[in-house]
Amino acid sequence: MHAGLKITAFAAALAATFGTAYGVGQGMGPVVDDEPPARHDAHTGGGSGESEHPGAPGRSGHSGREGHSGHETSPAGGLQISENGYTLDLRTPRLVAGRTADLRFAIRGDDGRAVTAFRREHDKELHLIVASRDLNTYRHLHPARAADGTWSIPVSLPRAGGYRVFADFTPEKKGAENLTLGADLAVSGTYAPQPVPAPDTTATTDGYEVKLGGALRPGAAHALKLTVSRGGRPVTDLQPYLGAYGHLVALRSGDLAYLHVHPNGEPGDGTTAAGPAISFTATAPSSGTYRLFLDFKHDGKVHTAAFTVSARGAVAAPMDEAPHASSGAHGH
Ligand SMILES: [Cu+2]
Repeated sequence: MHAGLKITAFAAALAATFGTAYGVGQGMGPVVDDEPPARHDAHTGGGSGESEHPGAPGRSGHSGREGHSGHETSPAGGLQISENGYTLDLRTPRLVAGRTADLRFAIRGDDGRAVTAFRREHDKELHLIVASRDLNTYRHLHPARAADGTWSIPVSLPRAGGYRVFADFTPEKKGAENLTLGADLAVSGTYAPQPVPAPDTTATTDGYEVKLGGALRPGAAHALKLTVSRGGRPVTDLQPYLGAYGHLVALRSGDLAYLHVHPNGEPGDGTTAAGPAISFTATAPSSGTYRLFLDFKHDGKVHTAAFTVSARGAVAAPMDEAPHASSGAHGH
């Protein structure tokens, strides 16, 4: 059946591309592809034993693919409800628009039992994203886990329609990989389908203005810079939120493929400023329209700015390495 083949090919592409969403990118703006890129040295020696480079993996310059095969990539990107023996069991697959209700779920292993041991990543055992299919509504939540492995959190979704729930977690088990499992959620009410918001490089949220610089390109790592201001003044005292000054999630319009992008640099590393700019490196798995959601914390509150971006280019183009990714510092 075709689906299996497609998912495999897609997973391979994701494994090859999402792995580059790290590193330190000083370069901003559309980056020239033929600029000699730095190697991710920390990822070419030791670590993962796999090698997808039949040629010369250690050579500097272009390699055909970013062969980052570390455990931290999550190839499925939320497109599957079950992967690597783990299943997202969404106990509340239906909600009513505008009404607060507990969203409950469990992560089940192969034996059907709810998983109760998770590795903390970005300060949490599990990150829950809820997004409407039209990408107009987004929530980044941190539910509470009961001792029996049931997770729950009150949620209120403003509009009826189809939603996707993503659980981003790593089981506390030797060799377990970070996974993002996705499940459908139906929200009843009067359904008025909305278009995905038009592409824009400026977003406003709670009185903040966030500007998006850089580019999202299919199959190539590019820097994204988000700059936060309020009342025309740059915000230079962003607060660490889950171990970073910003968290960026990208969802692909059409199927809600999930990219968790990590910031370049961490609070307290001596080089990362507390704003106004937050820098990320990201790779789009394909051309298409993506919605980016940035969470940042200021004055004790978490704010979310959203952007629609268009990633264009040849999908099958050779994948260039992240420019300036000289430090192997990895966000995970
Ligand atoms: Cu989170």
